[in-house]
Amino acid sequence: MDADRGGFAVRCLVSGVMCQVSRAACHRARAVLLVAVMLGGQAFGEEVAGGGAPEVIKTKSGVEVVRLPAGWFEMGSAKGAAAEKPVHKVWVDAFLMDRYEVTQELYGKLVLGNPSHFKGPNLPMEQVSWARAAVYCNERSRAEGLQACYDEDTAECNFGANGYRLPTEAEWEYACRAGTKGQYPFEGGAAKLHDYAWCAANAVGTTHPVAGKKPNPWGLFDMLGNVAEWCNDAYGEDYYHESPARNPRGAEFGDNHVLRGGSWNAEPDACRCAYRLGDDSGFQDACYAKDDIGFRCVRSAAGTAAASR
Ligand SMILES: [Ca+2]
Repeated sequence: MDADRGGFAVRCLVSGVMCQVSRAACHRARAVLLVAVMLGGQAFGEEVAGGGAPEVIKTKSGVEVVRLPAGWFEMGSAKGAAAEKPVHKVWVDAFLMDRYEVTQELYGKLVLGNPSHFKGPNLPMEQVSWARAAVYCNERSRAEGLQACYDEDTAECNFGANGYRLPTEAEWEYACRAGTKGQYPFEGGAAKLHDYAWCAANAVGTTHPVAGKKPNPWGLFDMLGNVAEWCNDAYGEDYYHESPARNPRGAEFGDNHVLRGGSWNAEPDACRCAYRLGDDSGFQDACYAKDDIGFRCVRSAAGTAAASR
């Protein structure tokens, strides 16, 4: 472990706030990734989502993950911003997703240094850049004897590896919706958001311990609110116009990565299933992300039935 390790040729200088990385390397990684997408796209059968709460599994490192079935869903919102349109059908393969945002306690077991503004073992990590989040994914993979997904020189994600990575944007929205089709994954709309999320109206200006609110129908906590969550995808405002139907993996190029779910300081509109935005990935400008940005991990469910129990 390395206290200053932000990963991917990220170099934190003395002040701990400036980083550098090769933009060309990032773009090369994206080009390689595109080839991987073209060669990939295999499905694990035409499983249909639904049929009760998915199975919760505790991993070797003691993290609760939820096994989400493969399935089709309608991604985006006809009522949202232009970047959320058009609504389009998307297939995602089965995957395992963290039941909670990554906490400071979990992060601290694997990666030295805690950049979070609001400190507490059960609080979600924040001020964590995309690059640092991906390094955590790699460290957790190694701790569980799994293959690291991220090339720490190029930021390329190997989707064929069996370890942890950040969710694709499609996986994140699929998990957030949990089989629902509305603006929020519960009855009552924005008026009921306070039951499920820490947002500007109830968070009192800070993050809160994970799982303090009700889970979504698939047993995932804090998908909306608390900290906004990094996705693996580069952010493309027009990406939905070109997104493939099966396992989309984001824009080919982009200096920002996708954030989802809204946060403790977000208005209800930013805490919708389909709301999307991009923010600086932390490669070039700053080691620390904002104090409302965190993450959770996923891994492919292929071949995990016996190994994860
Ligand atoms: Ca969240």
